[in-house]
Amino acid sequence: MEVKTYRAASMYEALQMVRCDLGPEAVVMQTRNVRSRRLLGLFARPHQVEVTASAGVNVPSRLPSLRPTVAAAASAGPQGLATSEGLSVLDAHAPAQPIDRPAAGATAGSRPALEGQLRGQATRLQGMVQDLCRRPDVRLRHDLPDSLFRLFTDLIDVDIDETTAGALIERVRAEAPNVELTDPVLVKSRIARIIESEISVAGPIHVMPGQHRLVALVGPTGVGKTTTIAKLAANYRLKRRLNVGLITVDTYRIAAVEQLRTYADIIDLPMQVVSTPREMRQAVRRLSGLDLILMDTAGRSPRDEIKIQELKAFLTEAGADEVHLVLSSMAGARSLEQTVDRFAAVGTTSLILTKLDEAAGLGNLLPLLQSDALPLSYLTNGQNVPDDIETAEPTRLANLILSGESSGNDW
Ligand SMILES: Nc1nc2c(ncn2[C@@H]2O[C@H](COP(=O)(O)OP(=O)(O)O)[C@@H](O)[C@H]2O)c(=O)[nH]1
Ligand SMILES: [Mg+2]
Repeated sequence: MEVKTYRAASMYEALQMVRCDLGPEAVVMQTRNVRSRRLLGLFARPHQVEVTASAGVNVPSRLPSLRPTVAAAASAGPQGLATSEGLSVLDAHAPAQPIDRPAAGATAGSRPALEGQLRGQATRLQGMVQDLCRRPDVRLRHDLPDSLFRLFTDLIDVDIDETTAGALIERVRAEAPNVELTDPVLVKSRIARIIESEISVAGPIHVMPGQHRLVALVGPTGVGKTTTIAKLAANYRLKRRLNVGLITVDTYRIAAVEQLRTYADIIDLPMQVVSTPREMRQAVRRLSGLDLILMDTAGRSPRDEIKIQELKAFLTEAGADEVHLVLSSMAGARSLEQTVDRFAAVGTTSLILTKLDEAAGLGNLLPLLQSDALPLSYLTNGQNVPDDIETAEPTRLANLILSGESSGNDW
């Protein structure tokens, strides 16, 4: 089986190269963005797309035949395999590495080390092929007309995974009249509308003067909970002139308390520090005359069941009206979905997505938004307090996702 790697400025160009070289039946095994460096890494070139593809992955039964070839190659030395097989195998999860490069730790020329290395690569290769056989969606879409194929690659370019991109294209193909399919602008706006319709939003926190509202922010560490609390507090206090107070239960790190206290001092807000669920009740009582209490919490690993339960005890004691789960848009699609699942135990009511400005593409958010797990309340796109926050809005978010830019201008 021949596995090849292609690099080009865009996904479309890279896949055209695959098509020309390997034919329309070729299968894409891996895509990734790469940034090439030159002159000791001083000048970075713009990012490129790297596609690993093969024309022969349909035949997993051929894999065992690798073994004798591997053994023959082993006796011929490291270069032997590369020339006899013409292989340039990539690990699905590791940086590009041709098969003829000795692995770290292997003694060059040592036969057991080389055999071990080749066996490992053959196993990984087998895993990749089995994975591909389970995923017919990653086929090169030779059935698509050129306009839709280009759109498909545009979607992959903005980090939408092949399954989701394929499903969006199929939906457009099924729903749009034929004449519309040849017009890329119309097709793109149809896709934008589909995505928009799948995003559910919660709207901003509804605060009425005199009506005490308690809102907690929870989530993993470093996602921007404290910064977002500061943005919300400043906006509600300084722009809406409401009475706002802060509670923090992030007493695990002294710096975390000080971080929030600094914001409280600047905005001139009362603040309570709480270290046990019992103290929580007193703190809430002390701030009960305010319109809005924003509660900051310690970052929790979604895998730490005990800490999640501890957090739940604090929130129950506080009687939180809303619990916003804060997630970084830099996280992978799977990790985002898992985090949403794990934090559901504390009674999350909505979702805040942070760091939109840092993400290279926002397509990773799509499965989460389509899953209908939680409605979105806010998006944040920078470190500036209080400016870099906005109420989540479906049209704008769909535009951001499809443009691949935090300004959302291109789509
Ligand atoms: N680029 C960017 N950085 C952010 C954003 N929100 C927060 N940060 C930064 O992320 C880091 C961690 O934020 P922090 O609020 O302390 O996270 P916490 O641990 O969840 O409370 C800080 O350096 C923040 O300035 C955002 O929307 N964009
Ligand atoms: Mg914090």
